[in-house]
Amino acid sequence: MSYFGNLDKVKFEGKQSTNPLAFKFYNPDQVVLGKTMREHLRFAVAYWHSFTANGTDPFGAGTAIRGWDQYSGMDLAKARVEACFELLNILDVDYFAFHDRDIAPEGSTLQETNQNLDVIVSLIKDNMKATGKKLLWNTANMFSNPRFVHGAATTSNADVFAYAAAQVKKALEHGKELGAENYVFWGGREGYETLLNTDMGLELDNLARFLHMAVDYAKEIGFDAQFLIEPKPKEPSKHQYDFDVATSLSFLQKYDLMKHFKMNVEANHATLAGHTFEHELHVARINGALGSIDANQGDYLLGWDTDEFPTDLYSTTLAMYEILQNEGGIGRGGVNFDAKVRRSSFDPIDVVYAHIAGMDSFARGLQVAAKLLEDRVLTNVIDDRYASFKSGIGADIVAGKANFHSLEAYALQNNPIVNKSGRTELIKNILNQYIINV
Ligand code: XUL
Ligand code: CO
Repeated sequence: MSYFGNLDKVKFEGKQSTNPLAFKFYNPDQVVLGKTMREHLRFAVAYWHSFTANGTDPFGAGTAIRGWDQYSGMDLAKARVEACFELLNILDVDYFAFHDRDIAPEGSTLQETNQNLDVIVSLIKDNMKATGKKLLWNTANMFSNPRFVHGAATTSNADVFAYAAAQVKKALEHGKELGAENYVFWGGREGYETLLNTDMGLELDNLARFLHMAVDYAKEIGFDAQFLIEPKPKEPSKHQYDFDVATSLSFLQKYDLMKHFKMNVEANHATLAGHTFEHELHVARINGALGSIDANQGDYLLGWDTDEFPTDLYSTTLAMYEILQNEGGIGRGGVNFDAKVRRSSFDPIDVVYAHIAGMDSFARGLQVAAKLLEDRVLTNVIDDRYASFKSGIGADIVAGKANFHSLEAYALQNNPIVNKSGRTELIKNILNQYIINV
């Protein structure tokens, strides 16, 4: 049975190719700055968007036409596993990522739900063994079921907190079983609607307690995945506690969790927080917390999480520029397409085209970012701009040798002060030249 029309593996044909089913820029074996593109990018397919979702939106039913539509229950879950491994093979993508509730239906009790999960996890394990595909990360969906109406780890109901703990316990066990390289915490309902009924202090303390328990349990069972927090400012909660990278870092610092977590930075979440993707990546990177990325893009005209496939070369270039400067690059993380085809792109082949577009956009971004680094384009700009801190009074400030007395004495005799232009427009034009010409 084929779910994507018996397609051959997508191959690299180069930028002159007009074959819609070929890569124009992503050449997995091409070496860039000492590593292959495959190693730099570590692409992953997101199970929820490509196999679980069907194009439903708040105003209308699903539109997607899929080869698994005829099934339901566990048969549907099994068909989706087959479809997942078929797509990974077509795209030559090594990784995938899922929520527990993406892969298996909930039963009427937690026991039944866990049994369903066990069956599908073992099927996934067989497929991983047969194909060599790997799990970038798994996570627990603690936002769809109505029980999480007041949150999961930040709920007002202790019974729900316990249920959430049981759910994550199971997810950690499955992560270990499948050799997941990371484990993600995205707090879809971990936030609040109104302060009028919220004990924010208790909710945040409980979230920290929950995360410490998860760290302890992973250690207990020998699951050594990198733990990742995925910040998002809003949607579905009005205000989510993991608002952006900076907010999440200060939470981790306060509760002594920094050494256990890094960030899974998502492009569209950055937009919703009023930041660029590169801003969020940069904040994570300079704090040693850039772990992985959810690759997608938002629409600047819309205020919600549109999760489009990334095609904006400006953004992918600047994202890869951050990743290349991160120690170890993307490390154990990857470029996970947390992205969905538009509701009007309902054919199975659209899922293939969409991933090709995303992969080519990141591959191109990688090439341009590597060349920018090699030519020291922005490095020189920044070195030059901060040159005043390399010698004289600036070097004293950086070395901790200055104080208000010495700085006042210096300022009193330093007249006039001369500033240099930041050259923003010139730099942006050079960046455009690189994107076009590399
Ligand atoms: C929601 C989102 C999630 C997380 C995993 O906006 O990005 O799919 O990536 O829970
Ligand atoms: Co995401």
